[in-house]
Amino acid sequence: MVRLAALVLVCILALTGAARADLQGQYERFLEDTMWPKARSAGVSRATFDRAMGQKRLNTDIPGLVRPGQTTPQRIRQAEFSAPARYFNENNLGAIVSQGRRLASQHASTLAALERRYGVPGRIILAIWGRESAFGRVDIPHDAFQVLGTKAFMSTRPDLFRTELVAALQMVERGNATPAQMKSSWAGALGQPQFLPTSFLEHAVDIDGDGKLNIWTSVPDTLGSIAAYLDHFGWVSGRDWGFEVSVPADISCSFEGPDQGLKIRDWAAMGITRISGRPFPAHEMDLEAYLMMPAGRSGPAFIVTPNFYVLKQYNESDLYALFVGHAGDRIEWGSGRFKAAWGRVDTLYRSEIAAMQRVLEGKGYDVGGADGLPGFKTRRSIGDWQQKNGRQPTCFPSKALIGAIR
Ligand SMILES: [Ca+2]
Repeated sequence: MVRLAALVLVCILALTGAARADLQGQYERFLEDTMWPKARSAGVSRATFDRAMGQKRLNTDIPGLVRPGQTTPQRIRQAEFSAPARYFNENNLGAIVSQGRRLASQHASTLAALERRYGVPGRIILAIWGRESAFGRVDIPHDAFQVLGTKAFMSTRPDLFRTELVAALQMVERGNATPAQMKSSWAGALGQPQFLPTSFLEHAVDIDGDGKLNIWTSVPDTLGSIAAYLDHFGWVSGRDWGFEVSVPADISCSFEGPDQGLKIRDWAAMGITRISGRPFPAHEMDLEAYLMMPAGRSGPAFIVTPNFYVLKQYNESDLYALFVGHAGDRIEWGSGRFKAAWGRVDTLYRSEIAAMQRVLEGKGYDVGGADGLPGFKTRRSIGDWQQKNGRQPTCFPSKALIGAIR
């Protein structure tokens, strides 16, 4: 009996091993048949391709992979949506602020020169640098070619990673980095600004003047590349990113979003005030701005400028843009934490939020895609639904609401 069980186990292991070998074989064929022709037509030599792809080993430890024949990665299906408050963990945020303040004086002349050239203030550049790589101190250990190759082969966005893999190969071909220097995050992001390879090719700049684009060990090149990136995506010189505000109860949270802009003067006329008690800056009054409530009525509210949406070009998340804008304010002015508290929100699975989004879509609401994340289109659709159904708008998902929206 024991011998039979052992035999069965050996068979299962052999099968698993065979499946893995099969996947590895498919990957090698994919690199040869799909990626090599793309690389060659982008000017990559065979020698560079072979050197960069190395042993051509798949890395199935990468989070969020999609096995052939699957559609949604297991980990996304089961992921919990984390409460916004957790994103602003003071241990992490406070460390970025205090180190950022020290580095602001250390790199003051570089940052001033970058602001003159790109119009992006030093506090914003520092906050992104801190958020992306802890000012260059974070360990970025993965082989970018293995990460990008695996994700080009088996991720939810294969086209994106195929393009990024070719761009990474072009970086080596052009002598920007050796394959050994090409370390990345699990997302394929490189160096201190955490640029994807296409961002490197388009936006990396040589600020220290050594003729190299060095986002790995050059602080001036790192800071300049972040500034050049934001400038490219339309950073408006002289405008802030936004202000924490009080929103009167009679103003619906469903007015949120970058497609519902008003002059700051008009928001103020509706009764929205800065929570600090200070007036909005005079030079902002006649310019367009937007209501932004990342936790709906259960947390701080903001009037944000177009620069907030430029920050989202770095990372498509309201919380990310808010984090770097807020950290920048605290680096520059030593201002404190948000005045309003983050309320308690229910722990929900992304799959539960996505199911609610699909119900809302079925009722004709635009939720910005059923991705399981409560972005502004989902938040304000919830608010609209609540209003139409005689409820007080909260503009944020909860267990009770998911049960009620049917
Ligand atoms: Ca340089």
